[in-house]
Amino acid sequence: MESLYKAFEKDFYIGASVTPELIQTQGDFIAKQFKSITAENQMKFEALQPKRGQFEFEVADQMVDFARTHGMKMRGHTLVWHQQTPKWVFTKANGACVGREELLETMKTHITQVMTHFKQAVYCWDVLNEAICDGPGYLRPSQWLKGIGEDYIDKAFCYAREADEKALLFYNDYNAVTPEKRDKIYQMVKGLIERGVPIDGIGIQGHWNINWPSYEQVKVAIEQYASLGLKLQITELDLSLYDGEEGDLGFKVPPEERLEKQAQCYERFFKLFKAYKEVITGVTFWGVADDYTWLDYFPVRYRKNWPFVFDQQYQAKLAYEKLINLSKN
Ligand code: HAH
Repeated sequence: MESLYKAFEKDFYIGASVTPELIQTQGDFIAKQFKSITAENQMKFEALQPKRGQFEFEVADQMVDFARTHGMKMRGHTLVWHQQTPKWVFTKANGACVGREELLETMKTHITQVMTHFKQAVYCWDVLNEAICDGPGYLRPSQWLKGIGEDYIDKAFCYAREADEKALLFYNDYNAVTPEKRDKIYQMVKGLIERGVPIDGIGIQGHWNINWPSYEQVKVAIEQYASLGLKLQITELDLSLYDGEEGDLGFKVPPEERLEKQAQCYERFFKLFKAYKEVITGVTFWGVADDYTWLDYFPVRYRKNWPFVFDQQYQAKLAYEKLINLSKN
């Protein structure tokens, strides 16, 4: 099987999120097919600093070693997020909320320690993940926002630049191509730029499905974000076989018709990504192959999904064939 990343080498880095188990069992496959990896969970706050001041880098270091050994790039995910962040960050032992100054200090220490540790190993960081509301409202009312105030975002990026002046600093979010949220993300990032806050790019997560979003929606979003003069990456691509509203339909194998639709979607989106290769620097899948995906548990627990271009046996799907053909045009 031809290498997917080599097929798109002239366009952007093709990446995948991985786990230590996947590296262990599928390392050769991953190194052959992808130019970049992201740790699915192992660089999140709760993984790196489960207790105050107690940093645990061992597992993430092994993932970095794997990337280095195989000449792969490593994306860092993620420094500041409302999820997978330990309770101690926001709450004191007596149950009281941590105050602004202490929370800022915690944030600064975490960003500084982590980015310093991974300097040169991680070329690009999701500094801030998912800070914008899906529905009405602007900034997500996270404990970071409540504890620090709106400037927590500026601070996060400034601390990040101070810690590692070379790493690319990204804002990363899902639903980033839906018009309402897209405009809010655009405004937020525009504000950062106007205030001189250091930011290099926007990560469009890309948790999409075979009916959504439209080609046009993705295109408009890419153009709008690119108009800010930043780099873009698709950071967490997977194309669910289910529409958002569908429950568990009990499929034992993926229906042929849905796989065809999925392949068409992959083809169309990659055609679009190629057309914007000057601004899109990376396209990362949120997993490797259909044997394991977070979508087997979200948003419906134990509903099997098949969102990637490699099947459960690590064989090429129709989507892979279409991408390889597309890369040759
Ligand atoms: C992402 N959230 C996270 O960035 C990633 O760290 C995690 O492993 C999986 C998905 C996506 C998300 C969503 O699509 C809908 C609601 C909440 C979060």
